[in-house]
Amino acid sequence: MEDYKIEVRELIGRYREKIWFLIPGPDRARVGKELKELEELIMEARAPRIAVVGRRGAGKSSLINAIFNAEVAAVGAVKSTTGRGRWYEYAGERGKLEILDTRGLGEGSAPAEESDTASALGEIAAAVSSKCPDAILFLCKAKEVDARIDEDLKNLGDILKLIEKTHGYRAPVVGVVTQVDELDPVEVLPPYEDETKLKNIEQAQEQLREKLAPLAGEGVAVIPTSAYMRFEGGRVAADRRWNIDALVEYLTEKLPRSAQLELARISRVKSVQRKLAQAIIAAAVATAGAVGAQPIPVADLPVLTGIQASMIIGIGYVAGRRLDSKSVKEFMGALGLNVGAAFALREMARALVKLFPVAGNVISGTVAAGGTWAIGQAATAYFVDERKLKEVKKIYRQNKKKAKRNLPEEAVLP
Ligand SMILES: Nc1nc2c(ncn2[C@@H]2O[C@H](COP(=O)(O)OP(=O)(O)OP(=O)(O)O)[C@@H](O)[C@H]2O)c(=O)[nH]1
Ligand SMILES: [Mg+2]
Repeated sequence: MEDYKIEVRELIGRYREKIWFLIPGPDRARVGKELKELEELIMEARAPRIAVVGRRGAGKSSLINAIFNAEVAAVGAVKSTTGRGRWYEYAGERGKLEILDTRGLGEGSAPAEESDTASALGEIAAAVSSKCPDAILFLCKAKEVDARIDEDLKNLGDILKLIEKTHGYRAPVVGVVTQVDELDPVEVLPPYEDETKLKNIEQAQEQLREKLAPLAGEGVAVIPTSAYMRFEGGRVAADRRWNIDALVEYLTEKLPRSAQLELARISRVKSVQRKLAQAIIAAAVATAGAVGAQPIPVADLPVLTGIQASMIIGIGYVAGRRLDSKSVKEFMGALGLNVGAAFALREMARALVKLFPVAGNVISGTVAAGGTWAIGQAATAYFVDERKLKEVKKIYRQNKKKAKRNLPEEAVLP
């Protein structure tokens, strides 16, 4: 298990016990549910499994590289390079994707990589039944959207049926028009502002959408992209990517929660990272609010700190960082939060609660929630948006004020 997960399990596990001990029976279930959501988001994070369907040379491998912003997949200029129907693990420095590269079926020469000779669909069937894809990308070259792609569509239909039969899962399909840089006028470089270029892109997009709709539903989205990159000795020598961020953003929404985090992390798409950070914050806020809604003495403090620390670790992870308790403490300390005291209070609080069950200061649920929310926003500004600490402190103060203003009741903080 990754370090950050151990850290979060420690934190939440420790506090779960404590929360159990502090919170009366009927409310336990509710708090438990909020806590579970937070855990699910962070603890159950796993690599997304994506099936990529497309003809030979459609740009499957290039698209994978474009998402990683690194050369993780072999790109072939002339020969078919990717063997059929196996799950490949593509790993970058920030994480991995599991890709079922279903190389174009029914094509001429055998791929340069070793491939079993059994029927291509049979291989894909085996791969699909061993692991259920979270989503399917259907790729088509911009210049081939009006070509006969019936066979490719039929294959897609077969794969969809197979997944449904084996796993009872209707895999979402996302259409991708690849290599739009090849559309006229080709000399125009991204970001595309040229009217003719945009019109041609839109036309290709609509054509593919019409072809996909009968299989994947009228609501199927088609995203036009350019993925061309050239690497030299591990460095990016040319980058003609366009709209990859939009694809990642849309794809993330189609993935199960547990697979979203990893894609956000790998792709470094800030808008996606921000969204996920907000989801983590929402879960933490709900948990903190539920905990704070109990008239608990000072014991609230360490429990809340634990929830908030987990939230910060989660946000850091989305942004590509691996934080431990120490770095979280440093961050909270920088915001002016007295974390050391809170951690030390833990033992004392336990003893106090036993002696005086309703004594001491009480933190209301809304204050606990508001404070957690403000810390979450600060963590997002710092780790995701890479704002300077000075700015982050300001953001934190402003948000804390804002949270307070919106609160129905003011409460006494210890
Ligand atoms: N101009 C342009 N060329 C691209 C783009 N994407 C891929 N290519 C080129 O198209 C060729 C095939 O790309 P690959 O990524 O290897 O295609 P593939 O679908 O993985 O091919 P197979 O594994 O052989 O089925 C390579 O020469 C790429 O450089 C793009 O967006 N624009
Ligand atoms: Mg390939």
